[in-house]
Amino acid sequence: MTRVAVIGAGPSGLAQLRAFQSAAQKGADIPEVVCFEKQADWGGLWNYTWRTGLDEYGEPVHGSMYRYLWSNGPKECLEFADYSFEEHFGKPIGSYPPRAVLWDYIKGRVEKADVRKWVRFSTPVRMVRFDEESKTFTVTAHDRVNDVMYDEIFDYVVVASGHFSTPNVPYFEGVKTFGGRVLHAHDFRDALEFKDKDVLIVGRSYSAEDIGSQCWKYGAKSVTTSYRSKPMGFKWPERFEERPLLQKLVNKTAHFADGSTKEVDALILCTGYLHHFPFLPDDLRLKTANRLWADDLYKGVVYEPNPQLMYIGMQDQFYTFNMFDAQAWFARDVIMDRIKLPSKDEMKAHFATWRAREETLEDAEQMIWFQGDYVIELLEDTDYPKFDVEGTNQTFMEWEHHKAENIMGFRDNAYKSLMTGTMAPKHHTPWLEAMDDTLEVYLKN
Ligand code: FAD
Ligand code: NA7
Repeated sequence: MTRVAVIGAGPSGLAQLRAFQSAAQKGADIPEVVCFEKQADWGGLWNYTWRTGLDEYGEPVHGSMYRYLWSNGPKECLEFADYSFEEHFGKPIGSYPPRAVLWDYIKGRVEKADVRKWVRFSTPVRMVRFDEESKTFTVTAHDRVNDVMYDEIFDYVVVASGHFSTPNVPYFEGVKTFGGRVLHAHDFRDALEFKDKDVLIVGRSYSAEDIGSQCWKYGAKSVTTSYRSKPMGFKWPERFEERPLLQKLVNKTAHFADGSTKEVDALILCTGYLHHFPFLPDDLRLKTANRLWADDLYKGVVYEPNPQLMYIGMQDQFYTFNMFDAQAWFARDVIMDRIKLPSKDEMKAHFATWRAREETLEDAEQMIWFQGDYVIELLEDTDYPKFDVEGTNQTFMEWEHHKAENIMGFRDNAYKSLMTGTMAPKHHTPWLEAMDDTLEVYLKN
């Protein structure tokens, strides 16, 4: 029997499990699927942990999410095409749910599919090796509960271990003797820690925007973000400003590229993440920057140097859950021989066309249409339920406009589901006033 190893039970790995289970449900003979998950529960980043640094077994903590995190884009853009929010919650809900609500939704689909039995929890994969003669992989895993390491043989490996977990940490002069707290966004957990503090953030992307907004919301004295390329350019409220790049720190004084200075109590590096696969040898390891068309992947999924190896969710992301689904259904159909891969040259030519277009993209709107077109292409090849991708792009456009209008209030908007056609209700409390992010409070009518 064909054996498939899935590494990671976050949204990408769970999409892979659901893809196989849905084929089985329709009567197909499916391979044996084993999912290795380092954490004790599923959901990936959405499974919040209070830990930072190392976990209870001495493994690097995977989690980068923090308390009070609300979806940074409309839930309508990530909705599963085979499991709507309405099906899960039994009623329409607001458009920007907090983390706990999205985690509940992710879990609901795979609980219904009954695939938990395929997952080996608290079991990090240590190494994967490919044998050219037998054309099989040997996966070395570590069962941390029983503290036993073992090898198993697989025909295919799907890497779904995420790429927003290993921090990219640049050096700034004077940081060694800075008189305040220094951390990367990966270790940020609770904005209340920064109440009444002057906070300095480096970066201009999602983490900088959201962690900055959170710190402001939960009472920071001031928030200063510092950019390398260009400002975020939102209409920030009082006590929130953008400055050019941090040059050095002298005690608690930050010096910026425009010659200005500011006294700060804490430095939060929102400087992104590294694709990091310590369990993969050179011949199998994806090496790519965080970009919309990642290196070496045919259709963004199949590892060109070894097409028995697949990667899910390795792109920079506007689209998330339903794109992971489209990828996982594609990977499944390659594995089940429903999709025949073209020759290496054809794969390379296909790659080059998408890469060339990716390199012309100038702004977020073009990037969204690019990723949407990619999803459309994937959907053509499989039986994942078709959904209105162009409508989803339009919802992303509205989201962009709402952010430009009011960065501290964009989450008060509501959008129509592209899966059910239902209009989301406006949430009962404006985001800026909603301090409690629990599922119970969010779902209250
Ligand atoms: P992950 O969620 O990272 O899951 C990977 C899984 O692999 C984890 O469970 C991990 O434990 C496991 N794993 C890793 N290494 C191993 C190993 N060696 N062996 C076994 N298991 C392993 N997306 C949105 O759509 N909306 C948002 O609002 C949003 N907010 C975000 C906020 C933050 C702070 C971050 C960091 C990301 C956010 N994202 C958001 C994007 C996020 O990448 C996706 O939503 C999604 O979690 C990606 O799923 P994944 O399965 O690819 O990766
Ligand atoms: P991103 O989106 O990869 O952004 C990383 C940011 O860090 C980006 O603004 C970079 O600046 C900045 N950066 C990186 N290196 C440096 C150095 N050396 N100096 C200054 N600035 C630097 O990561 P995020 O954490 O924001 O978002 C990741 C995911 O989390 C995302 O999908 C969200 O959904 C949540 P640049 O823009 O290149 O000038």
